[in-house]
Amino acid sequence: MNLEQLSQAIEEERKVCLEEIKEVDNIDKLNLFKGKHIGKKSLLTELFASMRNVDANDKKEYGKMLTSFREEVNSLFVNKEKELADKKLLEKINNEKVDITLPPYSLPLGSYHPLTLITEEMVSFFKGLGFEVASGPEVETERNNFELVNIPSDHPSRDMQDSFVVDKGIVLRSHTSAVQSRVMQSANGQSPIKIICPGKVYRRDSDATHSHQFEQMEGLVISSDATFANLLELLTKVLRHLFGEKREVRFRPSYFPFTEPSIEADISCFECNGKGCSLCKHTGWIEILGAGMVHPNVLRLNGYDDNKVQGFAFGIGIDRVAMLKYGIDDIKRFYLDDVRFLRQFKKE
Ligand code: FA5
Repeated sequence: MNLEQLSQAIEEERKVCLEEIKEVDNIDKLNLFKGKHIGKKSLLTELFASMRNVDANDKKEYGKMLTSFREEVNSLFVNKEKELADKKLLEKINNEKVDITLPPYSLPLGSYHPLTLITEEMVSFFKGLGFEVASGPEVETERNNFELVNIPSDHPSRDMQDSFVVDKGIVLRSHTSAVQSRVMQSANGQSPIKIICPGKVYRRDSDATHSHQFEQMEGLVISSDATFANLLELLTKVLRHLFGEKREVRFRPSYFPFTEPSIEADISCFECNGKGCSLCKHTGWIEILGAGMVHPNVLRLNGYDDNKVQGFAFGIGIDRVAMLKYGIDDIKRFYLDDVRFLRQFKKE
């Protein structure tokens, strides 16, 4: 084939291509078009193959004409491909039109957990009295949980039957009193200290008022003049704030290794109104907190001179407060994740 014949062949093929591409309206037809006009069995491929028989002087021009035609056909293909993709996108957008007249979804809202509500109420009460909120880890060293708060190694709470032992010297903290030593250690012998610490604690306990996981709020005040009278006044205030004037409160002497003297406070049972029932173990009272004057050993162990400063501490059972306040008959209800129970509690 000479150059003129080639030019004619190209012109005819161009006409065919231009006609056929007009008819292409989907990707399958486009692929057929590509195979037919640029593929292995296309006229173009045949013409490229015939180049070996072309006169040496014409070879360059022959090649140029074919290459430029191949680019032409290729751009017919590429433009059509884009046109089809745009068309598809437009169709998709049109089908996805938002119907603004549809009624809105109503998303179900959760509610605060009763223990969160009580914790928030207590935190806000104590903040109002100038307390700061401290925190500590739930996986704690035996040193912080026991030794630095003067709990001797033969104390029953150090027994594996009572605490969850994680590793040698590591426990799930059995009370928030572990935070007392952390706070005192980081204060480096400075006073005053006036903190509360709400948080989860763990013990091997289980009945209607005892759970293996529960929450406490620790309080610690260290200063030159914090007295037992201040402690009683503060605890009376917080219990009146939480339970109102009607419910009876009693303080009785108790024992904790980290306080001396020590007391516990009970609230009259909401179930039997103090008459005695299975919930209060027929005593008429439910124990709610432990407290006392910080033991001099605890002050010394944590870097304080017990001749210069003194203090008081308390640990309130948050679950018990919630049980008494909301009249809950079994502590496990707080931990069963039953939404029928949980959604009854609303933030006031
Ligand atoms: C203590 O844990 C002391 N650390 C409290 C304390 C702090 C005393 C500072 C003095 C100074 P006790 O074991 O009594 O004390 O627990 C305190 C409160 O936690 C109890 O009054 C009770 O309300 C609650 N409590 C104790 N064990 C459980 C349990 N298993 N489930 C739910 N609440 C509990």
